Amino acid sequence: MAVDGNHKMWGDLHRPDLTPEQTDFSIIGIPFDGLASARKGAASAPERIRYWSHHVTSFSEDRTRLKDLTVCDLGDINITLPESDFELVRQKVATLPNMPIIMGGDHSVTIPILQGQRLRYKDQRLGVLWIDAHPDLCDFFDGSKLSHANTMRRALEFGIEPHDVCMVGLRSWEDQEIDLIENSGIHVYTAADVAERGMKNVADSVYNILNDCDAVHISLDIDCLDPAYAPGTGIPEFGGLSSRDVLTLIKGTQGLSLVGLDVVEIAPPLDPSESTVFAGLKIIMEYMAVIARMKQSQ
Ligand SMILES: [Mn+2]
Repeated sequence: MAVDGNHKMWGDLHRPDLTPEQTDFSIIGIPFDGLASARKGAASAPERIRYWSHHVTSFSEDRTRLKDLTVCDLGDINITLPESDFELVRQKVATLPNMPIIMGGDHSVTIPILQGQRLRYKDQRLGVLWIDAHPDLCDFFDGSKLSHANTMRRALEFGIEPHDVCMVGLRSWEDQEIDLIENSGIHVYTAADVAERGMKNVADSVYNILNDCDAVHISLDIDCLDPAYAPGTGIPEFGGLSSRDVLTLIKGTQGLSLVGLDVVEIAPPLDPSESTVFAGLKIIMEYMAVIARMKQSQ
């Protein structure tokens, strides 16, 4: 890959000389979109996000210095057969010595990510902040139990408790999801709720719920954003969150026991402007800033 940016990878935070044991974050790409039901394209997201990471600086938008953080970019995990290859992701996440930041891929890749986190934090209360237009609670979709519409259903089956899940940005439903949404105890904040209450209010509510957890993983599907902000995704849903809403929510997680992030469903071929890629990159860098501020205040 030709590199013509002003910075080294990840805004100069990448340290190819260091191991995961010696760094704050392991960044992993999973260039797989074989289980996206509509338009594909998310497989090229890791390459495009990495490419543009040479152009970001080591400051967050509020000028938090990221320079004291270090990144070990572990490259990609390639998936050919999800039924067997998802195990590679599960094992990697379960055994990492530092914090994973993972780039999809379609949202199916979060199935083994959450399984890995469940293994890593076993016997602890693992919460999930799910930021998405869709709950992805289908049992069976497109002939598969591992599709990108099944992710949270599978997560509930392997031991993530519904009352430790907060879903923000929802605005589209399948019939087979309604019972869990209405009766399981999952905390739901629709995109319309956010518009009505304001994201600061919603973020405070999410914080108070997930603050009871020993470990909190954030899974962000870029289709949480309104297509005006992120058109490059398989299933754009009108009426979504604004860029500012998402940044307010990420910032509002500061203080929680954060243990990882995945950003999925960015489909670069569907957005020639690459604004959707830049959105994902910004979200990753602002998540790192949350961790930086937590380290500085320790
Ligand atoms: Mn999703």
